Amino acid sequence: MENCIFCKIATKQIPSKLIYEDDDLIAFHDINPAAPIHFLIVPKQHIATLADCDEHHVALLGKMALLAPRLAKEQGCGYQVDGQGQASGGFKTLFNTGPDGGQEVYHLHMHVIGGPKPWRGQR
Ligand code: DGP
Repeated sequence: MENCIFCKIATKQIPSKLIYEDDDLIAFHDINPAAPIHFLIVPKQHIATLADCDEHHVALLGKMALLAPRLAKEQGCGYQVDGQGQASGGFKTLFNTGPDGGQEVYHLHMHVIGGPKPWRGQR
């Protein structure tokens, strides 16, 4: 899609700090991180928002969701439970949708946000 910044990142017309790529998805560090670890998982296909997805996108959305904990672990904010049942680590996943959802870039993306507290937007 012409003039879409994430399409340009996906096609390497614009550089990014890439952390993952396959045939369907890319992941790269957010340029304006809200936390020590903040990256975006982005389909290569141009889809404007989550509200534009339908049943044809179930596999793609599932792939994005499953990639999040894998990359979070690689980036240092994986979720784990130890032998005593004590949970640690973890991350926030977020899709902003539309103006009232705070969406700035109209190319579907999942934010993955984590790292040592405190950080912006954390509850
Ligand atoms: P959203 O509000 O959900 O549309 O968030 C878009 C995010 O994309 C925002 O956190 C900043 C990030 N972003 C915007 N432009 C660029 C860019 O050119 N490179 C990178 N790495 N991130 C960008």
